[in-house]
Amino acid sequence: MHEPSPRVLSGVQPTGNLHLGNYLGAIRNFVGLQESHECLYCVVDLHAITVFQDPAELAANTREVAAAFLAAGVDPKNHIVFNQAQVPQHAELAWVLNCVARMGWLNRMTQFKEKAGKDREKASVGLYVYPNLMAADILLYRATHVPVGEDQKQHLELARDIAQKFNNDFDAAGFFPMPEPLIQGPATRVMSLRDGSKKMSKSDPSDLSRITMLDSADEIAKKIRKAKTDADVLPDT
Ligand code: ATP
Ligand code: LTN
Repeated sequence: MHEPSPRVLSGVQPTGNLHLGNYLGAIRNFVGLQESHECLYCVVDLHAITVFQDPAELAANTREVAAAFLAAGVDPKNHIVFNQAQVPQHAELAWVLNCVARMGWLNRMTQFKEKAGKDREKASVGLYVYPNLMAADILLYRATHVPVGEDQKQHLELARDIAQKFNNDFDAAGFFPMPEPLIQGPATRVMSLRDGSKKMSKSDPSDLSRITMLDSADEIAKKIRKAKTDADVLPDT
């Protein structure tokens, strides 16, 4: 099969509180790639509902993420900005991929372990198969490059494994191209301001843990002043 044409796809969940990590780790990089690639940027509302979402808030947050894409410089005239639930083929392909991915592969996903917490029995089944839906987002468009933050590296590896197994099982070499993660820029993993061992996250209950894209200069200054720092004294030089 001939070389797949380069195509970028990435997604951001409409779960509110877009922060500096989302910007530096993902959205900023979306902008630069538009020069050289055909790009699709998706607001992944089906991913968001793996944990409970108030329907009205979900709709508002979906528009907010789309607005953030545009404000950051994503060009919807020459590229594609859309929300996942509007394209039923994401869920359809995800089902097929649920039948390709192995339980053992999903059991290794660290994000599921973190998000499900101690009471795994109470996590939604959707949260467990979430990485298969992400693989469907990418493979549906035969995307070749996927700009994401560091935390998504494992999910991208899974998407490659799924693509490879599908191609092998159905004797269809190259049917799905292997998607390449693009983990780039000065800050691929921005840490929480409250706990330096965790990444900055939308879902952290403390607003002081993150700098959001809508914070004022005063709010940012306050958060930085309150941020947890190293307990050791500063070195002289
Ligand atoms: P949640 O806390 O709800 O899981 P999130 O903050 O991880 O949300 P996502 O919508 O899951 O945000 O991620 C959107 C993009 O931002 C992804 O490419 C992800 O890798 C990136 N990203 C998220 N947090 C960080 C971070 N702290 N540093 C760098 N990139 C990040
Ligand atoms: N799982 C990702 C969001 C996401 C995504 C995608 C990223 C869903 N589908 C496809 C890249 C490509 C997250 O939680 N950050």
